[in-house]
Amino acid sequence: MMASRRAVAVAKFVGVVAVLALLLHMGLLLFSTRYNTTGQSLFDMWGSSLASNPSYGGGGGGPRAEAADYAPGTPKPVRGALVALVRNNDLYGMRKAVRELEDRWNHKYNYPYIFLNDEPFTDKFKKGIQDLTRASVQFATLEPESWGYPDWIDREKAKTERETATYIKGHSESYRFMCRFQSGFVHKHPLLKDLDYYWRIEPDVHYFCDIDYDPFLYMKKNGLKYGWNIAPSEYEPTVRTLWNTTQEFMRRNPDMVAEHNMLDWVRDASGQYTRCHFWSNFEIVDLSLYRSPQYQAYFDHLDRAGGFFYERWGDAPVHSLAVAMFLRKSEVHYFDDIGYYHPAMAHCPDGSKERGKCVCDPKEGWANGFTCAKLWREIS
Ligand SMILES: Nc1nc2c(ncn2[C@@H]2O[C@H](COP(=O)(O)OP(=O)(O)O)[C@@H](O)[C@H]2O)c(=O)[nH]1
Ligand SMILES: [Mg+2]
Repeated sequence: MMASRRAVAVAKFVGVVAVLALLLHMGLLLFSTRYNTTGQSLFDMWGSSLASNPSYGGGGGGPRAEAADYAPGTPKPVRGALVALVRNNDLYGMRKAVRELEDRWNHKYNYPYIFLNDEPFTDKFKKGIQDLTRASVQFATLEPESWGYPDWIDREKAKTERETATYIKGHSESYRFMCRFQSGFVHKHPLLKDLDYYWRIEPDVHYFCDIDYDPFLYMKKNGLKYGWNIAPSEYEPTVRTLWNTTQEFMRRNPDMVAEHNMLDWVRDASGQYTRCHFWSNFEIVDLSLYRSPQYQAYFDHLDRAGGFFYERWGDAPVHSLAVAMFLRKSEVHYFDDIGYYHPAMAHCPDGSKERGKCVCDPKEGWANGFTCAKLWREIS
């Protein structure tokens, strides 16, 4: 009796386990069909979300993107790339930034990365970055003429400025090389030759929001040439003569200044420099701007004047003054939907603390309230 009761109990137990296993198997099948991270079904889901994203214009004019357009290793709808000038010892900060950018955006879009350095990248750096992405990654050393002093610079005068400067990074020679490179040479690097747009990235930055569209394509479709996110006012001691030098350029080359320009953003009613600039550690740019004869002439004029070394002109005010002279406001875009932090300042879209796909506190994103961002909204 006892033995047959035990046999019935065992049979029941086996039956229940078998049914549970079957249910589990069916559940897993269903789950993997919907959420397979490599299979076709995910691309189907994503494709439909792209189609419903207003940024793509729902089939209106301009190029239309499909998820398949963004497979790793294939040409993208826009010839764009994420570009960083960086040092080997920035590896950890750069890995953090790339990890976030991948999670928030590029795991779907797979735009290539380009890393530039004044010294050869170590294998450790290359592997540390490559481990984080399926997108193509290229590394290169700078052309020697793009880093250092042009021969007309008085190095003693430059040294005196470094030794007496009291502003941030005032003592640094390499920081000045970096600013000059970003102002006049990054767009000429051979690895950028085939690009139409670049998105500048840096170590130790944060991206607070999912970015559910392709900003490169958005710029292309809307005829935008410069995209920015944070706009502070430059520290005066670093740009003591930049505005005068720029005005001199405009006097000499009046035909180069666009008829509908944005100069009202960089000069006030009395003609003084507002020092408003786009913080160029984040910028998405149609490189035809930097490759234009006007931009080249402007950079050459500044470089001759020597303020990269006799002061500490940053690439941010230089790029911004060029944008103000050469572009109209409708060609410039405030990416205020992209939550972003670079050490010292953050931009956090409204409402991000409670809802949506951003996680940041607008109260801590104090760049939101900057005078220059407000002034931007006011100018026509
Ligand atoms: N290869 C290289 N990259 C540099 C050098 N100095 C700065 N950078 C990079 O240039 C970018 C801007 O420099 P950073 O120190 O962040 O300046 P900040 O953003 O103005 O505070 C970062 O991506 C740095 O990694 C340098 O001497 N060599
Ligand atoms: Mg930085």
